[in-house]
Amino acid sequence: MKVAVVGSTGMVGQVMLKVLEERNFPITELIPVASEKSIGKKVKYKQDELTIVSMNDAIAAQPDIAIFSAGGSTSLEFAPKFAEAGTTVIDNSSAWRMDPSKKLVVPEINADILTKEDKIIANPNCSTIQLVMVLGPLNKKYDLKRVIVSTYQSVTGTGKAAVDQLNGEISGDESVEKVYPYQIFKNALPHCDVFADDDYTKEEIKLMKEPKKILGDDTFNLTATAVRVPVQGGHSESVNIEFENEFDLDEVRKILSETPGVVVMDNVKNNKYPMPLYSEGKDEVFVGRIRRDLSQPKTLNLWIVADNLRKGAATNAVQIAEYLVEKNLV
Ligand code: 11C
Repeated sequence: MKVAVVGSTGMVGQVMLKVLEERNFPITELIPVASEKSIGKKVKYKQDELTIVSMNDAIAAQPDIAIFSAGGSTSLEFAPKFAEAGTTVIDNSSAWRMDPSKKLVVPEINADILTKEDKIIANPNCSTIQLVMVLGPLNKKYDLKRVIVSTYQSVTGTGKAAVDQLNGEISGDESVEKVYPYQIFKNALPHCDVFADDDYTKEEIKLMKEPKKILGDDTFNLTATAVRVPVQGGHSESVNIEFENEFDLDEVRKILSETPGVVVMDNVKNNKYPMPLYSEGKDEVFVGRIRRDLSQPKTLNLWIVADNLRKGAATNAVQIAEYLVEKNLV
């Protein structure tokens, strides 16, 4: 496969290159693409130093697959141009996710909806991916009624400048650029992405809409509060799930532990529960603190953690590409 990675110098783009290499994705030619200022610079892929090319040069090269992680407006402008050239685009931005003509895919949950005709495929938001990896199998068995999710999101979700802000604040460097409206070190901001007209943030809106599309089910209710915390290794989520049907806790653990890509880490007697410190650099979604909500029947509490740059972004996109290759859809 000839593969273009658009946004190859960004945090997700860099992890994308690493994940493609680690998973030994069948690449005959890798074409790194980035913004004007990076054209001509080099990125590392396997043993090679590859030269970053412009968007137009990459389109002209007619790659089989282009994995985009370059922001919504770049995707809106260039994904259709790649698609017209015959390339299948896997887009990591929010540009196409809720477009009814585009598929929104988490491979373990709904890759079977993909066809050869899908030329722009949307990769969901990071906090959505780890959530649906757990909601999907439980919905099948017990039927979701209502979900309440509160997130604790890593600064890596904002990008490199946010990591620099946190590290600058830790080291007392006053000169560091502030990408958040407040200090993030020793703080928690109930504010991920920008506020929309209804007083929810865009991150919360993504969390409330995307899972229904991925699960192909809009019969349940979902509400979200997204919080940025001074953490780097991954996003955490406290999730309260009310089902239509009664569940058994051991069966819940069994269902989740048999779900590909999910690891149950739930032994509170030995202080075993998922944490960003352990999820960093890993592709799996970790779930723990699985317990009944004692305040009402048919309701479960649990805690989900995943590396937002991996399963929340790069790994999920590469898994989509793997599925396309495996099923001969590209
Ligand atoms: C965050 N979820 O942590 C975001 C980052 O829509 O793909 C990814 C934004 C997106 O702030």
